[in-house]
Amino acid sequence: HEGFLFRKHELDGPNKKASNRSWVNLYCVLSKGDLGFYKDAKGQAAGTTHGGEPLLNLHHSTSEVASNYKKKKNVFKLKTSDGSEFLLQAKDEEDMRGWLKALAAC
Ligand code: I3P
Repeated sequence: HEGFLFRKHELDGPNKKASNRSWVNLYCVLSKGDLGFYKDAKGQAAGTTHGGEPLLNLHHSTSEVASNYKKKKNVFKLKTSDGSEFLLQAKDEEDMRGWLKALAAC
């Protein structure tokens, strides 16, 4: 599963607010239990992640519609086992459901 999502990093660890909190549009690729964030598909092909970030391991992660977040539509929340939290905005409801399904299956 892959495609562009807007991403906001909320928590950097348990109760630790992320320092860079702005929304960025990133090419997201879910593969083999990892989520990679890239500038675009070229970045993915080259294996160069956004900001040189390591792939996000999704083992024991949870994702759900971010119903408390009212500023944007089609936003879901991804929490990883290390306590990081991301808000991710899909382009529409169908796109969001597709991501939630893919994330739940990994
Ligand atoms: C952040 C940016 C985000 C905003 C965040 C700001 O500032 O405006 O859009 O989140 O607010 O810190 P910057 O771009 O200067 O890093 P929202 O869009 O959710 O309001 P926050 O720190 O209250 O999360």
